[in-house]
Amino acid sequence: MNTAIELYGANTGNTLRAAIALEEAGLPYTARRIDLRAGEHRDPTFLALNPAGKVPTLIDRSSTPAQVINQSNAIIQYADTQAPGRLSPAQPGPERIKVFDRYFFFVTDVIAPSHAAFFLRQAGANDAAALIDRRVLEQFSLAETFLADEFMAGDRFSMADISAFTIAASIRDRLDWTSLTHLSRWFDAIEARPAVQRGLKAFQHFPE
Ligand SMILES: N[C@@H](CCC(=O)N[C@@H](CS)C(=O)NCC(=O)O)C(=O)O
Repeated sequence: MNTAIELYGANTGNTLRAAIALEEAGLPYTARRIDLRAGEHRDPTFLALNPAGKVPTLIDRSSTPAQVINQSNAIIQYADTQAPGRLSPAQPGPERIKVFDRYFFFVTDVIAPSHAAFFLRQAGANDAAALIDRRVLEQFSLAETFLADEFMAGDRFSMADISAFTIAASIRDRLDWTSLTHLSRWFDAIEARPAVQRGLKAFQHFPE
């Protein structure tokens, strides 16, 4: 497909978070694969877009100059702005605040430490990584209490479900799903959403 929006990425959690947000917002985009194993994220052409050499990166060529976004969570905010009401309530008020409260819980208290544990493990600091990994599981499990409602932040799907789902998918093998009955029900429901399925598949034919 030829669209103004291109999403550069790989079949990894950070890219899939952005792809799911674009799908749920109903924004057409073209998936462009960056082959991490081949080191394409270190190519000068890609570094010119994203000096950190990481994916995802979104380019929206509908404006001049083109808009470049290098953080998965900023891409979620961009999708929210482009399609008001799809990823958070469009109107200011308690429901919208609740979405951001829950969304940032996953971004800062679960996803960020999970990235830190990954880095520590790669550096051989296995004890420190294990400590943070335990913390990630403990924090994520708190979300069981959020699910007195149908979704993570109330009775409507929101960006809080996107941030929660992508981290849940990456730690799913380490969670005790039998004791997390609400989370288990919620995970299956989010995974079954057509837009989530499309986002999950967007980079699937590009294995990492
Ligand atoms: N905070 C960034 C993190 C991006 C990130 O760490 N991406 C990983 C893939 S999941 C990456 O590109 N790693 C390649 C590398 O660091 O060399 C975001 O949320 O977009």
